[in-house]
Amino acid sequence: MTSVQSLTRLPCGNRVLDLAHTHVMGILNVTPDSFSDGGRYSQLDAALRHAEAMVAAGATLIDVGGESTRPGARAVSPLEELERVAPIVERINRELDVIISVDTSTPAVMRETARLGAGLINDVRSLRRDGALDAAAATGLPVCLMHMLGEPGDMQDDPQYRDVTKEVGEFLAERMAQCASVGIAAERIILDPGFGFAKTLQHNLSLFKHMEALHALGRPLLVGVSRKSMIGQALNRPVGERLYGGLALAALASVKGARILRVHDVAETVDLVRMIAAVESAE
Ligand code: 7PJ
Repeated sequence: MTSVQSLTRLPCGNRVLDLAHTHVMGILNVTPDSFSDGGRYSQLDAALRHAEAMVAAGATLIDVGGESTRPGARAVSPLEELERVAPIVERINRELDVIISVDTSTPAVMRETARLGAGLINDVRSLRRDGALDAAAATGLPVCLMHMLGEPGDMQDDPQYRDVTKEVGEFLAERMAQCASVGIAAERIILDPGFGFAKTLQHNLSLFKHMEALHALGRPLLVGVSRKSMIGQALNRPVGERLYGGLALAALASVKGARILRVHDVAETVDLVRMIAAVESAE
C-alpha cells in the first residue's frame, strides 16, 4: 500500500472505507417494537431485508439508529436502545458485506455493538454524554462527530450564530481536541456539519454554501440532509416530496468534497455519485 492510499483508507472494524471516493450511507431506523416475539422476528427480518436492498443498491455503509432525535421524541433507556439495535447489527454483520454505522450517543450501545461487528460510531451529540468519550475510545472504531447545540428536544428553540460555519468549525475542533485527550486520534474522526440540528433554514443554507471551509479541519465530511425540513422549507414540500431537493443537495455536497452522504434514497443517490465520478474521471 502506498502512503497516499494509506491516507485515504479508514479502518472500520473488520472492513476498510476508501475515502478516495464518495460513499452512500443508507439510513436504517429501528423503530419501537411493541409486538410479540413473532412480531419482533418479522420486524428484524424486515429491517434486514431493507439493509440488504440498500447494499444491493450500492450503499457501502448502513447507519442503524434506535433512538429518535425528533423533537419531542420519547427518551429511550440504554437497555431499550440496545435491544432495538444489537440484533440487527449482529444480523447485518453476519449476512451482509457492508460497514455498519451505529447512530448512538449511549456508551453501552457503543461498546456492545462494536463487539457485535459495528464499524463506525455516529454520534449526533459528538460524544458529550457521560462516559461516551471513554466508551468510543475503548472500541477502537472511527467516530463521526456532528455539530448540534443543546439537545434534540430544545435545539430548534432559538438557535443563534454570528457566523454559523465558523462556529460549527470551532465546535468540531473542540470535540476533536476532547477526542485526542482520551486517545481517539484525528485519523479516526469523520466530521459532520449537522444539518437540521439547532439551525434555522438560513443557517442550514449558509452552512451548506460554505461547507468547504470545514475542510480546514483536515478530516472527511459526512453530510446528512435526506428528506430534512431544510428541503421542505426551501421548496415548500412535505416529507414525501423531498427527493429531488435532496438529490440536488447530495450533488452539491459531493462536488464540495463530502465523502459520505447519509440518505434514505440509496439507489438514486448512488447513480448521482457514479455520474459525478464518471465526469470527474474524464480527460
Ligand atoms: C443525522 C444523523 C445527520 C449524522 C440523523 C434525520 C435525523 N447523523 N442522524 N448526521 N441525522 N451523522 O435523519 O432526519 O445529519 S437523524
